[in-house]
Amino acid sequence: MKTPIYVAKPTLPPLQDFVDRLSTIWESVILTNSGFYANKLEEELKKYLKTENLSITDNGTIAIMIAIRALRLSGSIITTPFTFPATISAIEWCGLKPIFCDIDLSTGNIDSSKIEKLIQNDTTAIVPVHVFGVPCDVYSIEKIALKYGLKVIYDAAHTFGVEIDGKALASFGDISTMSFHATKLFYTAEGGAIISNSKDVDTRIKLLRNFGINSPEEVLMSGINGKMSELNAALGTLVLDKIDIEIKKRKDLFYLYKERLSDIPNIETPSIPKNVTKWNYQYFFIRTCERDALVSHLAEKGIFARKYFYPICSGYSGQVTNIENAVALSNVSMVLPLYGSLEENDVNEICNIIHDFFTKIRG
Ligand code: T4K
Repeated sequence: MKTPIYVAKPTLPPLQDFVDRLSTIWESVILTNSGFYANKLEEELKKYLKTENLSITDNGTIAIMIAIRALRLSGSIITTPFTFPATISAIEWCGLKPIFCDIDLSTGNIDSSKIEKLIQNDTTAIVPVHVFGVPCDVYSIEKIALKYGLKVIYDAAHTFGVEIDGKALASFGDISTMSFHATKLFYTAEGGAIISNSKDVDTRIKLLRNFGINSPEEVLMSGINGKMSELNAALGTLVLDKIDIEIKKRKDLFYLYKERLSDIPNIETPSIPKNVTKWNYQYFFIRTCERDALVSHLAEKGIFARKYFYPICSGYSGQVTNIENAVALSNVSMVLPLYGSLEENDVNEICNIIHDFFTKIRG
């Protein structure tokens, strides 16, 4: 086993393929602002993700901020504290107040049965996160949103290509946002996307990501710079070409991990929910009460698993009550290395180290 092994590693396309695309960019001298590769990537992603309205952005955090602006949200937003800090930062950077709803321990996602009683007079939206690719309870969330006139933005940073009941997960809610960071299954180094279920909202998103500029003569609103560069988009087109191969490799390693760790009673391995009809195998997430010691032990052996998500996101925003499940999960949840270029042998070695660790602590 070659160490260090990190939690994530982008499977890079052949360098020459990228150089070939760079040559085209060099010839055109168009480096950004809806160039050839940005448009190509947008069209290819629409097909792959089965959506009509998709806008690529320069990262997944800006994608959430633009989504908030596109839906003209104000006041407070009900969200989950068990997420990457970006979800909460985006809400706060838009000047809105996050209200933290506890999670369902079985999924790690927002507990839809606890949303209603948190709705306040100024609440305008719900921002759930499909944590580690596990879909939220989208049907219940839809009912609540309809009943109270709330908008729904799913932070779908972990659910590239996931489908439930034969439908794209991103087709639920008003908007889904994605991250194409280098550590993600589908990546453009830095990047993201916003998928919406309305042509009008998509038009507004496209204006917002380009300073609100409609034409050289017309600025329609106060926007921001949320555009993806041609270099990132060109990389993305190459990564997308091989995405199904990457998913297949991860799938095999995912089940190898599951099989090898199944006989350790101290570890809970991931289960794919029954209504998931397409899964992306982005993360191998486990739960164990020995999380902190295990992460340190693996690090001593050169394996850098991560305590996703720790610390809990509500901490720096002040709220610590009524989120007991989220706090509990944040103390036991971790992610093991998983990516296409990881070898079967590496996974076996990582599992051997985990077995030895638990044998020792059991005495
Ligand atoms: N919402 C959710 C639910 C998210 O999870 C995220 C991002 C966002 C929103 C925001 O999306 P972006 O604005 O980031 O597009 C990483 C990623 O930086 C972050 O994108 C991701 N979630 C989060 C779950 O993981 P860190 O701080 O753990 O990353 P880092 O740099 O420690 O990388 C982890 C390992 O990956 C490294 O030890 C080595 C490897 N790596 C990393 C990079 C950057 C590579 O092999 N190559 C690389 O280029 O946050």
